Amino acid sequence: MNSTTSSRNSSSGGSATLSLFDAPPREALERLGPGAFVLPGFALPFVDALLPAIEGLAERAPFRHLVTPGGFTMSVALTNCGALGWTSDRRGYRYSATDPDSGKPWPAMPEPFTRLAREAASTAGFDGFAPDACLVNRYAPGARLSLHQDKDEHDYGAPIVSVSLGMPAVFLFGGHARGDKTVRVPLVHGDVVVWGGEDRLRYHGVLPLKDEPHPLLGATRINLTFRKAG
Ligand code: MD3
Ligand code: FE
Repeated sequence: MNSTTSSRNSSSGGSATLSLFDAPPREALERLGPGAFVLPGFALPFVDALLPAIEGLAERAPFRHLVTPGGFTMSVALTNCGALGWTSDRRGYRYSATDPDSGKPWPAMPEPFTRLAREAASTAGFDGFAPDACLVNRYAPGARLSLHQDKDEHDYGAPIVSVSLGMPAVFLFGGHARGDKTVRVPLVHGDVVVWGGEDRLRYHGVLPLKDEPHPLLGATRINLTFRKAG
């Protein structure tokens, strides 16, 4: 990924510029940090496949409000698909191959999920992304995610791909210490964010959602986060 060449080179001739010509236009990729990229609207062509797949998942592994080790019930409801799913209870946070509520494996990752995650990662310069976990977060108005790091995965070399659907949200992008200043990043339906490299362990969170219903999803925001957890 070459940050200095993100505008299209329209000069004719010269095979030396072929790789520049292949780069997406500037507005298709906004850089938040050395390894963090917003891909505005990247998921829009996938939405018709994603929404019914999410409904199917939720029938087999219903959304639930997990309890943190500290005893707080999360305002965001969660389910998972893929070989591993993230879960939490009074004993701690962990990835598990089975849904603790049913004892069954998490639903398989639907094919359009895998394709979207792979294509988004590749667009941000992370080729060969093969997620084995997809956390599905569901937000209602007022739900929030306080500042945290994602540290339960084994391989910090793999990026995380995040897909926003439904109501808009304001994402907080912090630093490597909890007290570092945060940048607010508005995210809307269809936006994808890819986090990797030295940005992979930054603190991040989501401000309490406003009640701004979306035409397709009503008063709901869904966030898919794809990870290589195992
Ligand atoms: C930035 N979810 O589930 S993922 C989570 O909108 C989570 O539901 C958010 O944070 C949501 O853990 C957004 C975006 C994300 C994930 C990992 C990151 C942002 C990150 C790692 C480093 C920096
Ligand atoms: Fe997170």
